[in-house]
Amino acid sequence: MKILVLGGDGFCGWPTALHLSNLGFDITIVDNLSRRNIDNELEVSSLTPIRPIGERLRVWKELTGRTIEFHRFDVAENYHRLLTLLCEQKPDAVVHFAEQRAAPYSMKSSWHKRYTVSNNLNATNNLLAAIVEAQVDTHVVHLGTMGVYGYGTAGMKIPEGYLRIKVETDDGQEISQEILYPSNPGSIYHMTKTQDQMLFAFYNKNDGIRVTDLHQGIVWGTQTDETRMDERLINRFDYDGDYGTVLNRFLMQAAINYPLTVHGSGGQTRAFINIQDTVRCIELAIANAPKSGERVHIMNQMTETHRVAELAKLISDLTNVPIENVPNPRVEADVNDLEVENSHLLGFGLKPITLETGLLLEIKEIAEKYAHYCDRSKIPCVSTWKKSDVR
Ligand code: NAD
Ligand code: USQ
Repeated sequence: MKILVLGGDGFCGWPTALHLSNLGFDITIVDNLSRRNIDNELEVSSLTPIRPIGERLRVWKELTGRTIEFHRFDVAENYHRLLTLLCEQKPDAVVHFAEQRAAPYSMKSSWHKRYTVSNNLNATNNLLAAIVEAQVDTHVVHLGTMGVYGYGTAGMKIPEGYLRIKVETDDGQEISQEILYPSNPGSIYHMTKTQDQMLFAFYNKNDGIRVTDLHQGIVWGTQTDETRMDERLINRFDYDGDYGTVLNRFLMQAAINYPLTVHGSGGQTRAFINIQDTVRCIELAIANAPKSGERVHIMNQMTETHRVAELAKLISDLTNVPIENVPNPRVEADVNDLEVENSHLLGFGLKPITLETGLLLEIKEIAEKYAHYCDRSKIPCVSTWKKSDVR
């Protein structure tokens, strides 16, 4: 089975490419290395010492004998390179990670908003248009986000993509329909993922493209079975105020005794998943592709929900590092409940790694080991959602 991994040098893409290669799939990575360039722009680097992509791929070949092909180009701009690759390879599946994924980065300035919209929407549209033009029956597996739903419950579990509604017709009859769950994005980045959903629905209806959209929660952890095989394969670990996500930030902050930066009251509830489960979910999504003619499959790729304040307390109790409630730079509800349906991936055989079992390992294996690479000045979240906010 041939698989293209778009964005295969990134935090989720790299371990996914290795996992799928280890399973015997024929993997080609496409990446324009924009994420590494953004590190230069922000003057930060991964806490873990990630190696250049060429070295990563040489080490993988040396250890396993498996070759992963690499093409460096911009999926949002270099349409004909993408089209040519699809025509040549006729991949069975494309896993699409190639988007700008940080909400704070997307809100930094008008340039960052425009870059995020143009990069993310053009990458997705180019992929879908190229599949049509190449006339290939390729299954698209896209990494979406739980943030497309907003983070409310409406008194029920958030369903997997579609909401059953009842409407009254003009002649008084009640009919039942399923619609895409109403979107409610909280940042420009999250907004691009709601637009991706419409692109998938359209190309699925018009051209019959088979799509699985994985609405993923916040990924925590760093290593997977494959990236642990050699330090030169190590995965990236973002901790800075733009790209670091909350749980990994707290783990690193604990390792350097930096007070845990809870935004506002910390009553925000979010969905989480470990990186090892991410790669397994993608394997499961590929194995359970939609059949021809089926609508877009949407699955909630998360395994547990937690309040930010609860996470801070859990880590503080484990490590004795204090908690600091800082002003929230975002526009978001200070408190929310969140219940999520995730039976599809569990039904396919996912066995979740929970915070309870994985947290201590993560602190020892990564946060403490590489703590000396941390630049403390890069920890505060300085990107504000409203530019009138002076903080
Ligand atoms: P990342 O930034 O580490 O990786 C994205 C990769 O895509 C990078 O290597 C980047 O260079 C590449 N890329 C971006 N735009 C490109 C383009 N136009 N052409 C070619 N390559 C391009 O991000 P990640 O954390 O690995 O996230 C991957 C996907 O998963 C994103 O779409 C993100 O929205 C989604 N996701 C991530 C998380 C998380 O917590 N990390 C949670 C939910 C969903
Ligand atoms: N937060 C803190 N302190 C911090 C950092 C964050 O309290 O030091 C809070 C934020 O205000 C927010 C919550 O933690 O309420 C989550 O923030 P985050 O940065 O961990 O996650 P988010 O911005 O939502 O984005 C991340 C990924 C994104 C993915 C999304 C999944 O960067 O790619 O789509 O998680 S989800 O949150 O389910 O939408």
